[in-house]
Amino acid sequence: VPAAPDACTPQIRKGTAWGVATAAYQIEGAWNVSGRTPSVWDVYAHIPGKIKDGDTGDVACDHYHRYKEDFKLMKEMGVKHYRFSISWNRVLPGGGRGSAVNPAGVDFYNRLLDEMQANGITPAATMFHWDLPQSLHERYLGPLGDSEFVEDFANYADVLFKSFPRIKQWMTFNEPLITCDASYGVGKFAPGYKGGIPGIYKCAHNVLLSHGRVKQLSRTKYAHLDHKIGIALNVEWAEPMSNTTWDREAAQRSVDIQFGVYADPLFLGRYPELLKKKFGPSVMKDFTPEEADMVRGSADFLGINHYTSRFVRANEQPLGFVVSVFGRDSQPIGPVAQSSWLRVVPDGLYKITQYASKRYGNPEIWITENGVSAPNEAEMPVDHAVRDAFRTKYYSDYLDALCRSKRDGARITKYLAWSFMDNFEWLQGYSERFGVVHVDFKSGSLKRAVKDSGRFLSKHFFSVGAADAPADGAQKKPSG
Ligand code: GBH
Repeated sequence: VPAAPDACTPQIRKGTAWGVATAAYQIEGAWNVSGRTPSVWDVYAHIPGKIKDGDTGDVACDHYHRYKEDFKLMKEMGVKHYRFSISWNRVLPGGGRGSAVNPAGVDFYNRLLDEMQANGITPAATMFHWDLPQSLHERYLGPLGDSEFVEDFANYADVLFKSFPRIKQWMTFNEPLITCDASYGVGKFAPGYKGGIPGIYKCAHNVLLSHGRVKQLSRTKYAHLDHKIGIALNVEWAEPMSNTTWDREAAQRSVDIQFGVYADPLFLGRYPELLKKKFGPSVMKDFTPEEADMVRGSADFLGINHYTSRFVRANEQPLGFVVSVFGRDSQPIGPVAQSSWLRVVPDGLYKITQYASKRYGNPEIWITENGVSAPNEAEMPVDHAVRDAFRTKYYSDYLDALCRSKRDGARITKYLAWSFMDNFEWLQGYSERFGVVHVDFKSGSLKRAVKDSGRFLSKHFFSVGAADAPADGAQKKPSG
């Protein structure tokens, strides 16, 4: 196992809770078991031609049946912090308000929580990691843009708060940019809805209102539970192609469009000026003063999913920019992973956390996802795949950048590696692996095997000692 990254001294590692992340549809399987209804991803994955090799999440890692083994392995690796997501349609198969809670679904997550508790693991749950109940999609057509969505999401959150008082740390949405853009804008992800630009921003608006509503619910009806409520936003760092004002402004626009659209309203109470200028008031609806009050300050921490960076330069269009992996010298910004969109650029993590700390007044930051798919790993036999030097180096270099950012003042209180184990990688099916634990999909045994990257994280981060786990994250016994 390589040494700890230079900047990650014991002192710097302290005060950050290190752990791993997953999402329901990507690991659970048991898609039609015990009252669970289909989500948009179940339906989409069953349409021939949508997912590479015809893969689906029907079985995935079969975590639904193997969770005991998985938490035992986490414990062996020293993992004390785990981010997972809840399947909306498992807990509330009818999706919307007035529909019945599914006792078997609640029971499943309670069994997970029991097992986490028994193994000393603190849960942090995502309410919505892209798996919208299909019934809601059919009811609204483009539901995230429909104001009814806000009511249904608040109702779902209410069910979760009531059902799982043991969960103190919540993320409302995972990567709403992807939901609003890939799922409901260009329609490349499930459910394949093409709402165009107006659809994207209606969706973003409703995501923000829903998040605000959930925070409001938490601090009123559920004040006694003392939640932490955050959100997980994805952002690629934008490196100006040159040091000219044009390119620097273009890079800022790229960050605004991915990240500012959500983070600015949450921390500053308004959309970035750029977006208003670019799309006009009919697309970029302003918040009413009441809505702005509800949204501003509604995130107790800023969750960032960060994987990669891009060069950005200005183009001839007003407010335009062009994104590229190649710089002015035609050199790529970093080595490519197995995933074609993912270039290894460790310093991007330093830059985005410094940027967010400064722009938003030094908020508590969680890195809610960070990880990589290693080239050719999917084709390798198990004993070869677990020797993942590429991923180990990725983590070592990105964590070095993270530790430097902490040293320079960023308040990064949690870091979650994506992912605990190889899983259903959306459109790519099982052909791209992000786990620090290998899962044998090839033979179908689904056997777990810790990779070298998992050992590296385990040695230097996961098991750095109970003192490093913040006391406020500790799980308490259910009160009944
Ligand atoms: C995360 O998204 C997700 O939260 C997680 O579920 C996923 O497993 C993980 O990344 C690894 O991919 O199809 O070429 O147009 C990260 C942001 C957004 C990056 C969608 C890939 C699609 C690229 N992702 N994007 S492409």
